[in-house]
This record gives sequence, C-alpha cells and structure tokens, in this order.
Amino acid sequence: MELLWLSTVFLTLSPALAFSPRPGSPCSCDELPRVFTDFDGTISVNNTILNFAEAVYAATPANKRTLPPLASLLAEYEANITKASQEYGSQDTIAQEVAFESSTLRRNVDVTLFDRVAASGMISYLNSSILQSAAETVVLRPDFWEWAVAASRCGVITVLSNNFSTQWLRLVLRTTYANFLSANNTTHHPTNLADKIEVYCPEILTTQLVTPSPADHPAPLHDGGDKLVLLRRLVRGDVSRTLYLGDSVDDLPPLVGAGHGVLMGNDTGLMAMLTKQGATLEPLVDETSLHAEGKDLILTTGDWSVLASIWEEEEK
Ligand SMILES: *[C@@H]1O[C@H](CO)[C@@H](O)[C@H](O)[C@H]1NC(C)=O
Ligand SMILES: *[C@@H]1O[C@H](CO)[C@@H](O)[C@H](O)[C@H]1NC(C)=O
Ligand SMILES: *[C@@H]1O[C@H](CO)[C@@H](O)[C@H](O)[C@H]1NC(C)=O
Ligand SMILES: *[C@@H]1O[C@H](CO)[C@@H](O)[C@H](O)[C@H]1NC(C)=O
Ligand SMILES: *[C@@H]1O[C@H](CO)[C@@H](O)[C@H](O)[C@H]1NC(C)=O
Ligand SMILES: CC(=O)N[C@H]1CO[C@H](CO)[C@@H](O)[C@@H]1O
Ligand SMILES: CC(=O)N[C@H]1CO[C@H](CO)[C@@H](O)[C@@H]1O
Repeated sequence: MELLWLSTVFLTLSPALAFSPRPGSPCSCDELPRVFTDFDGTISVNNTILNFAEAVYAATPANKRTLPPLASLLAEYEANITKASQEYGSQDTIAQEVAFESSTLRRNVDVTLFDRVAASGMISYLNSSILQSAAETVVLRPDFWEWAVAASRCGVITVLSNNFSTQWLRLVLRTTYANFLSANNTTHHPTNLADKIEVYCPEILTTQLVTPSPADHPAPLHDGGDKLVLLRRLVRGDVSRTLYLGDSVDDLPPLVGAGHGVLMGNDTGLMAMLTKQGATLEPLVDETSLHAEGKDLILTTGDWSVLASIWEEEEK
C-alpha cells in the first residue's frame, strides 16, 4: 500500500528529481548537498497546522462544528501519540526511536486525525480570503528567505511536510516571500522563488483555493518514515549528498537517514533526549560541518543564518 502510493508519486513527479545547478551559475555549488526540509517549526516558527486549524474553526458556523474544540482535539491527538509510544515499547536508543517514528502505530495516529478532520466537513467552509488572512499570521524563522535566495542558485529546494495541505504551504511561501521582497532591496532577487520550492505534503482541501504551482506535489506523508522513503526515491537511493532539516522528534528518520541532518531551533529538551539515546549533536558552524561524518551525527542550529552564510559564501 505504502509502496504503491510512493511509486505513483515517484513516477508522476520525476521531472523534479534531477539535481541540476542552474546553467551558467556563478557559484560552485558542487560542494553543497541537496536540501530537503520540513516546514512546520523548521522553515516557520509556527506549527502552521495550528494557524490553518484556527482558520478552519473560525470559518465554520458554530452549529456546523462537528469536531470538538481545537484545544480538546489536539489534547486527544497528543494522548494518542503517547498511547502509541507506550504500546510500541522502549525507545532508549536512536535506532528504537527511529523505528517508532516510522512505525504503523505512530503513522496511524496522524492518519486517524487527518481522516477525522476530512470527514468532519469543516474544511469546506474555508475560502481564499480566510486562508490568505491566516497566511499573514505565520512567522518564519530568521533568514529563511535570505538562505533560499542563495540556495535556489545551487539547485532545487524540496519541502517534505506532514502538514495537512500543500495549497496552504504554497500560500504561506508566497505570502512570506512577497513580504520579504517588499521589506528588502531586492533588485536581483528572483520574483518567482516561492513557486520554485518543491512541496510534498498531504492535501486535505478538495477544492482549489490557491493558484496551483507546478511545484505542488500532494503526497500522503504522515510520519517521518514516509519522508525518508520519499527522500530516498527522489535521489534514486543515493543519499550521500543530501541534507535534511527538521525541528522535532517526528523528523528523526530523515534526520539520521539523509546524508546529513540538521536539527533546527535549539530545542534543548529534545537535544538532551537525543544525546541520551546516543546521538552526537554538534553545532553547525560553517561549510566544513556539512562534511563531518559519524553514525547518528546530527548538526544543530537556531535559525537559517549560518546556512544562509554558507550558501552565500559558496556563490562568491
Ligand atoms: C505564530 O508565531 C508567533 C510568533 O511566535 C506567535 O505570536 C503566534 O501566536 C503564532 N501563531 C499560532 C497560530 O500559533
Ligand atoms: C484518538 O484515537 C482514537 C482511537 O483510534 C480515535 O477514535 C480518535 O479519533 C483519535 N483522536 C484524534 C484527535 O485523532
Ligand atoms: C469567506 O468567508 C468569510 C467568513 O465565512 C466571509 O465573510 C467572506 O465573505 C468569504 N469570502 C469570499 C470571497 O467568499
Ligand atoms: C540595491 O541593490 C542594487 C543592486 O545590487 C544596488 O545597486 C543599490 O545600491 C541598492 N540600493 C540600496 C538602497 O541599498
Ligand atoms: C542556537 O545555538 C547556537 C549554538 O549554541 C547559538 O550560537 C545560537 O545563538 C542559538 N540560537 C538561538 C536562536 O538560540
Ligand atoms: C497535525 C499534524 O500532523 N501536524 C504536523 C504538521 O507538521 C509538523 C512538522 O512536520 C508536525 O510536527 C505536526 O505534527
Ligand atoms: C538582506 C535583508 O535586508 N534582509 C531583511 C529583509 O527584510 C526582513 C524583514 O521582513 C529583515 O528581517 C531582513 O533582515
């Protein structure tokens, strides 16, 4: 089943596969890995599924709210993750944690929530203007767009997300990039960068509320294991020159399964847990960090500023 949808995704989307620095590009991008990144909490400060969910609740007339209040729904979801974790058994090592985050038990928690929200009918009250207002409330981590401007000259940027809507993430990209352009001296920035970022994410919307982009790839990604399987397919199994960025334990399979992993956001609690399970955490300092090797080595950074300087440096 999983293999079936993944091969469908793979076959449909093969044009996005090739890592090809722009012809005539002034930079020497060869030293830099191809980047795959989580969205919620990694590109954004916000867990943007919450901005989206708040918009859904606000749009639905009170007598049509077939789901419990958002806070209760999320508490139930968290309780379901805890229950799955306890049923799964020990997660004392990185390998066990990766296995749990890729397990059917864990995946089903997210699938259950997704299916329940889809079946509630509440999504149907959204419209373009409500979504646009919600997108304006999303805050990105510092220097994401500075990094993306530099990195786009070195090839494709790919988002792998478990969020509920590809259209929603596209709108957030377009909205935050437009705000970034208007706030900066952007004479040499590409105007369509927000549409060049490849986005692989589930799609809960059944109507087109956001102008489509050729880089939209609705795909049933419901846990970190799904992300790693897709990442591997997109590079035809050779992960040696890949980098995955994520902010949470859900991202552990691609964080340790990609060529290199960068944990975004300086989450000290999570960092302590990963160290206890046997991972080696090292701060991302400069370009040499991206060549460091080691089993379960995870680089850490607070925001996109170091990455921006690495990619900008490579262009000179
Ligand atoms: C998004 O993040 C900003 C900055 O941390 C915060 O003020 C806002 O409440 C967040 N929005 C949601 C919906 O979580
Ligand atoms: C939690 O799990 C139960 C049992 O599978 C399910 O009925 C319920 O909808 C789940 N809650 C959420 C919020 O996903
Ligand atoms: C979108 O929905 C809101 C709230 O239900 C409503 O006020 C608004 O008129 C709608 N806009 C469009 C363009 O349909
Ligand atoms: C804006 O960028 C252009 C091109 O790089 C440069 O020539 C110009 O001086 C800059 N303007 C300001 C106000 O920084
Ligand atoms: C994250 O940690 C690094 C290394 O300890 C530090 O240099 C950076 O300032 C921190 N960033 C944030 C946003 O806390
Ligand atoms: C409800 C849900 O699945 N939200 C997910 C949105 O994406 C972030 C990051 O990928 C996950 O941490 C959330 O669990
Ligand atoms: C390079 C640059 O000037 N970046 C600025 C662009 O605008 C944002 C505000 O949206 C600033 O935070 C950046 O520093």
